[in-house]
Amino acid sequence: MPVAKPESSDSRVIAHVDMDCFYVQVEQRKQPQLRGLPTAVVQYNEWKGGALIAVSYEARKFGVKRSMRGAEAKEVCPQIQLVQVPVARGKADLNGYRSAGSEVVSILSRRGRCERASIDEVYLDLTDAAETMLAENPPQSLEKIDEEALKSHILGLNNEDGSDIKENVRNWINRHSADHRDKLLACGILIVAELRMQVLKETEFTCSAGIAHNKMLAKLASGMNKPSQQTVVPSSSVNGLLNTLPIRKMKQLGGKLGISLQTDMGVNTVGDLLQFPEEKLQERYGVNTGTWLWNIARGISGEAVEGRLLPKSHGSGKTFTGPRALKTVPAVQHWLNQLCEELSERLCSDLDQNKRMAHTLTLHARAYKSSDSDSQKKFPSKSCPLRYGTAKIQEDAFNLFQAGLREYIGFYGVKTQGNHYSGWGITSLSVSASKIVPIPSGTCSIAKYFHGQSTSHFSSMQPLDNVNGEAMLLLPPGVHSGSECYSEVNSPKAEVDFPKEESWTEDTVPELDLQEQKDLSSSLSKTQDGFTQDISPSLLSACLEQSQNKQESDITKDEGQFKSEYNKERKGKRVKDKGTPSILELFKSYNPYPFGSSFSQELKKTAEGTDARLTIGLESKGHSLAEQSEVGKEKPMHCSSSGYGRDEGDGRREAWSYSIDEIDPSVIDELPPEIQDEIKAWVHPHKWRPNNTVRRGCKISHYFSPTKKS
Ligand code: DCP
Repeated sequence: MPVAKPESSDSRVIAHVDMDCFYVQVEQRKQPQLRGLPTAVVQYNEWKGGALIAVSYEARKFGVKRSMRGAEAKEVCPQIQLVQVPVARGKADLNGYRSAGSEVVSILSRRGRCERASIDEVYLDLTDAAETMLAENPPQSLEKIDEEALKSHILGLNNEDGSDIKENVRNWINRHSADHRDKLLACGILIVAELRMQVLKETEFTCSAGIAHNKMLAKLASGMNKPSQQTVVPSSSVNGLLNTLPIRKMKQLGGKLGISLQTDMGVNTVGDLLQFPEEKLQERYGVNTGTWLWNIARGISGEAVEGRLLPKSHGSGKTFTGPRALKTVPAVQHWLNQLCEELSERLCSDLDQNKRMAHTLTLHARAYKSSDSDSQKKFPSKSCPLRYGTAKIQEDAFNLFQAGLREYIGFYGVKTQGNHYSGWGITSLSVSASKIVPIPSGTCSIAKYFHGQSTSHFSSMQPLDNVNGEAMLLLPPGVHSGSECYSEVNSPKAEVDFPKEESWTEDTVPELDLQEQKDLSSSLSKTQDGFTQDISPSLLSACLEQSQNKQESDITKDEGQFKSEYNKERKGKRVKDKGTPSILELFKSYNPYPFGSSFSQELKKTAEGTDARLTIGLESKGHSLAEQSEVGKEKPMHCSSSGYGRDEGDGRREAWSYSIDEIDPSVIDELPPEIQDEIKAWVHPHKWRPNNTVRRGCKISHYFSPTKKS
């Protein structure tokens, strides 16, 4: 079967921008006295000083690494400043980092199509901006080239001893004899340098960038020179770059496929792949994977930069390792309530700020059975249509959990209700909201929309074990209900243990006319006597219908239902304020704590003791030589289900060893994609991806020693 091959003579200008030690920078901005000091952000469990999740470059010079605990870091760097990650609802609260990332995105997106790839990474397609610059204001015509641009690392540029490196870069940028592609890259150098300076000026954050003709190469380059630098890959340097790149260091080739290439084909570097014809690779690995291998050997990647600034899904999760595993239904319900509350808050702000709504709620869990005859059996992920309102999300998530648990333990196997131990344990819980789309316009009013959402899906959905299959039938009116919309989640293949890879999507809702918002608000105020006065104009504006008359009649018709929903929710929450609440209050109902005080004490203890840290396999970027050689050793990763016990028992955590159960799912979906991939590879080691699409590149510092820097 022929596979479309991307153009090899690619003239795009793509940048990959990656924030430097991101969480540390966010904390240092909050506490400027920490600037320039060796600093690390630690998870909130204080055992042995907490696990490090971000390390400043000053601290890295002392040998401090992510995956150490605070106490270990203090040993190698006694003056290190440890800052605890913010905590909310007994788990890491990443909101501050998310919004800091958004600040950066809003600046970077000014010059071209922008794809937010993770909490601190962005791809930019700067082709149009570069073409325009080349046509109207080429580098040669500039009086002065910015210092930041002159500090660029251009791969393949011969910086002989004693030569003025900045002068070499200036000459490269100004070359009259350069081909069109290099001239475009030269423009890209200037544009990216300018953007990075703008980010620094407006946010106080530094970032590093890679500039190349495609995403894969740009990503490879961005980690080569950190912090606060940029690296360029002219097409003439691609072969040199890939020739020495160990095959297993390619992100997608770290697993079984990489091993097979090494052992079966004798391929040790990406360049070694060049000797094989495409047909041979296809014969051995299948059509798509074969073509993909043929392409990456030549630095070819057709992956486009997608215009995505907002997440495609939201998730909230927590791990409960070792003795912290949840062993009773009420304990699970308690934590589900916390997770759902967080999810609901994020959904509400997405609705308020971006006029988008999610349509699918999914529950993922990891579990074990104490008398396990079937230890391989996974806790099934379950999904259903998402209803807005904290209490509804909590109720639905709990029902999904119960459906999953029944399936997991066998219907008649174990008692699932009550507070006593039932022979199973939950080691990880997460809820996610997906299928996020802009509020449909021109079909219904917002009140009608929520009217449609107000009935319980579960009442008409028996048995619960079939919720996935039923989901499509239960879409609220006015929502795009194409089956393709839900097929991904409903498909048995979509079995996932964590919220899906972070994905961001473009806000396509047009700006709204202020006068229209005001008109609609006042028409509502007239009819609803106070209740609607505080309806967020920005939210309402997203629901404006094309015909004003129709809007008013819809809203009036639905107001009774809407108001009664609202009152019900407020009653449940025992809201004390008597003012006029915003519409968002409607969604934030609270499910009163369902258990007694002794249980609450127990949970409090659990919450305090639970370490939701996330430790990741390989250190990524910008390491010292010593660190890099350690990376080179690639100690095997441990995927133990008793990581907690091992940690405490041993009294020390071995660097580079990991336990799946210690990974906090709430953190995963916002990590750089290659880290997510690593995690997924541990969780589903058998599921190495047959790469029929070119996925994001890997961190270059794994395999580029400092001597290779240009
Ligand atoms: N992160 C985390 N747990 C991990 C890895 C990362 O919570 N195991 C968070 C903290 C990081 C952020 O994600 O600051 C971005 O991760 P990066 O891998 O991009 O690393 P940094 O930005 O910290 O450093 P670098 O400058 O090496 O990119």
